Amino acid sequence: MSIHHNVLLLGLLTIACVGCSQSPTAFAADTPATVAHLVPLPQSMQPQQGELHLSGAVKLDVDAAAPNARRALEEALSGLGVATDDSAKTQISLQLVDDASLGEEGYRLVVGDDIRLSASSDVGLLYAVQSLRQLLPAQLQPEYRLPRVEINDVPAYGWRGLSLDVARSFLSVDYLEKTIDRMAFFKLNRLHLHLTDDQGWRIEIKAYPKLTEIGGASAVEGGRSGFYTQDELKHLVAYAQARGITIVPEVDLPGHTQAALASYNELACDDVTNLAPYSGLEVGFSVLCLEKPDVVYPFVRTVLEEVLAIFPSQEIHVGGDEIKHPLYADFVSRAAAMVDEMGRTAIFWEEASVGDTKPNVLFQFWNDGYDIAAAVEEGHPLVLSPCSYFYIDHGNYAGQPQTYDWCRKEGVPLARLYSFDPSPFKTAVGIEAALWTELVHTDAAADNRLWPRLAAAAEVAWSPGGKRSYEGFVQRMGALRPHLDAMGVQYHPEPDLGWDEAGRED
Ligand code: TNX
Repeated sequence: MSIHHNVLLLGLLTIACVGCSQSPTAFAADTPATVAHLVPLPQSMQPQQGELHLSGAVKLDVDAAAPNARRALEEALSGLGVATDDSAKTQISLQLVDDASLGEEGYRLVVGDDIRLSASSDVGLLYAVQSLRQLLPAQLQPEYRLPRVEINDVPAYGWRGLSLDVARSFLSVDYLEKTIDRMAFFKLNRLHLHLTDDQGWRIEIKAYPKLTEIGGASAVEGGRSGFYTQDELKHLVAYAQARGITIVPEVDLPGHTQAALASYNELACDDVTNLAPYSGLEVGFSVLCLEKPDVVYPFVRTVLEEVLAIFPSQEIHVGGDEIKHPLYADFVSRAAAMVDEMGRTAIFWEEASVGDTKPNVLFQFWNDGYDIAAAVEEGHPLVLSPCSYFYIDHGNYAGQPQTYDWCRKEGVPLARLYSFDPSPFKTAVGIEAALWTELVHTDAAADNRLWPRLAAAAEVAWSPGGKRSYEGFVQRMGALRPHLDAMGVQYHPEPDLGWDEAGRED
């Protein structure tokens, strides 16, 4: 066949495959020698000679203390039609080992004549399983060929997160579960839910039912309203925990509280004006009446008590952004002390560094130019979300419709996000990409903003800075497209990854 015909055939396959879940190359019966394409890039990976061929069934040998890793492995195998059978020739073992060098989240994965996964915790084994899933194809095949390899892997940062705004526009439990599954695939481990804002209050608080009756019924214009019951949130917490993810709840106080003020007018100073539900795009106009501490602080305490009873996360986000008020610093100190008394640790947006808080209180850095040096000096841990890298409500490309560009005119393309270097921030515990939803009103739009950029965020947080490169990421991530397809992700067809073939809408 001439080159011309080949190109034509490839073109036809491409067209035939639009909307289906495999790239054209996956049709080739005789694929070239397998290569390990892993995102995030492991700390060390030694390819060995040859391949391991898997077909039919495998024998499982799993440490009883690793139920989550076992479930993830069994799900992955059954999705590929691989049965488990004690008489099978190839064994997959998941062993807990006492090896301090692996830390809480590290793991070792060896593909030789058998497949051996080891770690010092269930979560470490869970990450080993995620790496194994990436070594395997995404789709059912008669036989699987795995590259022989030895991987030793530990994350650079312990906080690898996504901040998701479910307040401006609501996202369903079902969508959050899907997002958790996809995050787990890339070894992300924090899902920060921005549960309250001016446009909506999304968490049931039993002592204040109007918060969801009234505050849950509004949304940003064009967006979705709704709220989560406490039972739904407890379910989500468990779902995430089983996948190695901690849900960090945020109740944004004392500003960004119009939904609360509209629900309980006594929380406002002014009982005459501006107490209606809000659906606009402004920020920084609402505040709890800090001049009425006898009203406001019992409210804050009760809300926090109910929040803590749902979410076991050590860190509890109390917001604190975009508010100018003479009593603001006092609020921060009091709220942080309250969380501390309850046995947890407060995290606030960066502005709260003006408060008087214990040095273990975390700040989330979001304005690239914000002077956070004094807080670092005091030892406050930072979660890094500088908007010009991590605000993925900004475009995948300059001028993308329905995206913001207030922080960076050119948007936040994949390469930009990838180029972030956390190392100058001495007290950084990790990073978080942030998806605000003023302009994101559907699951498809959320997927488009999240993927593939969230995979790049995962690599920035997990992989050693000196070893990763955008070129390498592009190759490895490009190869994982069938996995995203198999998970039903409606990702942005990123040209850098070669995903921008005709026929896909943005
Ligand atoms: C800033 S980041 C905000 C949010 C907006 C976002 C839009 C932060 C702490 N506050 O309230 O949704 O910009 O990009």
